[in-house]
Order: sequence, then C-alpha cells, then structure tokens
Amino acid sequence: MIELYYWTTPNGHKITMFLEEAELPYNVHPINIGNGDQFAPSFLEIAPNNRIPAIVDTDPKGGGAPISVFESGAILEYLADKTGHFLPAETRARTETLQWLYWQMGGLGPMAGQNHHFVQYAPERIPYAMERYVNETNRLYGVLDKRLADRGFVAGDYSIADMAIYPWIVPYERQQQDLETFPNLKRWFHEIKSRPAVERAYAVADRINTAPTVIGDAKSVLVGQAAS
Ligand SMILES: N[C@@H](CCC(=O)N[C@@H](CS)C(=O)NCC(=O)O)C(=O)O
Repeated sequence: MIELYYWTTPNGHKITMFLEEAELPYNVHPINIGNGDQFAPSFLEIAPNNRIPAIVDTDPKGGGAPISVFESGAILEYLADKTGHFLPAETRARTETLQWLYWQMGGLGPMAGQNHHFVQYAPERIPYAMERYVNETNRLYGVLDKRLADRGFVAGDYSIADMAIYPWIVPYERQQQDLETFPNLKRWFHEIKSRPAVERAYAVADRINTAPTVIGDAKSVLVGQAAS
C-alpha cells in the first residue's frame, strides 16, 4: 500500500495522477499546508523539507522495511521503478524522460511557483519580479511548445515527465499565459486533461479541498518561513 501525504496543489496532483494511472492502491493523508500540518514532527520524519508530497511504501519491491520518499520528482521515479510503468528501462528513452522530468523540477515548477508568488500572493506589487517570472514562465511554455511540435508527449509515450509538467500548466491563466499562442502545448494539455486517470486524480483533490490554499491566515504560515 502507498501512504500518500498530500495537499491539493500542483506537486500533490503529480502523484495522484501517477497512482490513478497505474491503479496502485493508496491512502491519502491530507496535509493542510495552509494550517501548518507540514510542520508536524510525524510529517517531518518522512518529509524533512516541510513540503508535500511525500509517500511511504509499506510494501516495497524486494520486501523489507517501508520506504519513505519526499520530493515529487523522486516519488514519480520511485513509483515508475516500482511498477515498471511510465519510465522506460532502455537507457536512451529513460534519459530522455528523466531530463524532461528534471526540466520541470528545476525549471517550470520553481519559476511558475515564483510567478504565483509575485503575481498573486506578494503583499506588495513588485513589477520587476512580476515581469521576470511571467517572462520566464512564458519562455518555458515556448520551450515545451516547440518540443511538442512533432510528438504526442514530451518524451516518447505518456510518462512521468508529462505527469510532472501538466499540473503546472493547469493554472496557466493565473500565470498570465495564453495557451492560444502555444498550439502544440494546448493540444497536449487538453489530451492529458481528458485522460480518465487525470480526471480521477483531480476528483480526489475536489473531495479534500476546493478552496485556494494561499488565503487569509494561511499566508502567514506559507510566506516568510526561515530556518527553525
Ligand atoms: N520540490 C518540491 C516542492 C514541494 C512544494 O513546494 N510543495 C508545496 C505545495 S505545492 C508545499 O508543501 N508547501 C508548503 C510550505 O510552503 O510550507 C517537490 O517537488 O516535491
């Protein structure tokens, strides 16, 4: 069984997308990051970075003690290796998939995250920061659009790279991006959106929380964290 420590945010959706697609049984443990659940000692034991998502696999491949994993990219890679799905074994295909997974982890995720921060949540309007992250998000959308010009998915068949990227495109309007200017990305986006497993993954989120996470008192939990 996979124990999933989760909240209804893009990095959380990546993992429900995988679990639903692979039809792996899992239990959801909601970690309400707006309430500060990510600082509970029991959560920090498996996710020392006080961020969701994290998993505990109580039945790891090869047996033995449960394995816990944090960082969404590492979780997707772990689950792909466990199931043998959505990450090819052959070296070239695997490398191609992983480089797009890490493109999301090191590029699109952090840049779009800063875009969300400065465009939607910052207590003051800082045009330089807003422009920088909206432009960088736009550049990354352009890279993805070009990549998708002559292929159905970012790396071969539907893979953990697509699962990592998709939830960060869902809020494209709030990121001040226009999908009409990225026709290949738009086609890919709607194709993934209509996958039954993706619909099920987002339905899981709707059962747990439909409110925006970064509102009211949650802002003082989520913004301005320093080492403790
Ligand atoms: N690189 C991490 C980022 C995880 C992350 O930023 N999670 C956010 C929600 S999407 C979170 O838990 N935030 C809690 C906080 O800021 O305290 C991953 O991909 O797992």
